[in-house]
Amino acid sequence: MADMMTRSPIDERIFTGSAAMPQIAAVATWTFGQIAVRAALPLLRQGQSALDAALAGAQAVEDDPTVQSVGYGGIANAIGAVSLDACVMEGRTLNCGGVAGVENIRHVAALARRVMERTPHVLLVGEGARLFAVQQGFPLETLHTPEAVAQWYKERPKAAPPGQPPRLGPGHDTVTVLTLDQKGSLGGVCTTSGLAHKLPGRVGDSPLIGAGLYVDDTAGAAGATGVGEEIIRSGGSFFVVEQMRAGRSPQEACEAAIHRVNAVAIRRGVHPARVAFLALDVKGRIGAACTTNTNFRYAVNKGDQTVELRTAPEIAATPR
Ligand code: SD4
Repeated sequence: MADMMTRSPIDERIFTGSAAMPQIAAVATWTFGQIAVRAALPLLRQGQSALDAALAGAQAVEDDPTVQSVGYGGIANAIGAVSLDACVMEGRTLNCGGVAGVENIRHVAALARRVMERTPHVLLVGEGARLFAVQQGFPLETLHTPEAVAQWYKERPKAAPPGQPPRLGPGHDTVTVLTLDQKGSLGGVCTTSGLAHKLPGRVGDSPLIGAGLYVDDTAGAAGATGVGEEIIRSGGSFFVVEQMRAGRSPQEACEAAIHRVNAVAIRRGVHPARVAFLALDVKGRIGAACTTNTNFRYAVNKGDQTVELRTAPEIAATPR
């Protein structure tokens, strides 16, 4: 309903089918999502698959050293290592793959796709994922930039008092890219260095199918960003997709998921949890929502030359 009301002239052209171009779309989380949608769009225009386009978009962000929470130049963990998580999913087949806790490999989203295409598995972690990467010809490289190292020294985790959980540093953010191709099929990719100063070995939602990403042509595509523990706990992206399957618009589905995150966070006494969801369906409808004070922005392109930055509505917890 909300999506219908906020439809722009560009949206209208797509819905009425009067656009010269077959319906295509790319959306991506945060303002750096612009980099992703700009890289994804030419591929969609050429008729390449949704997953190819989403991967090209995610990889452009992984390569950008100024994006300090994804790929090369990502935020280091508590012991100064850059440890990356990623996953990919194809809406037509439900084929999917992920990697978690991978060091020294820059293109972890592409590695996740290799897991999907060249192994019988869905998720590889740590040293095993790195060995697989080497076997597949991915170069081993340092992911530290001088700027990221300097920042880590400045903000590195202080020892927590005995018995207390370690403190996380400022900064995190994931790029999740959702795409719709000319054949009307959806694809999605999620890639991140995760929460700043996370414990070594910590895995967030981003490499987990159903948590950080879920894509199914028969219902829709959804991705998440924010505090992974809260996204995993509430069944994140799968929940959003199942809301669309039940007939909700992408916007309504994202809002329903944030209500759920809020309810769980209140129940556990950790409210507000910083979480945001982004969704896209096969009609090209887009939805997004976030918890309060998350200031979630996302980039949208529906096949023309313009990239639009939108701000998601913040959904406050409903008092019980
Ligand atoms: C994680 N969800 O590792 C990621 C971090 C993130 O915005 O997206 N932050 O928990």
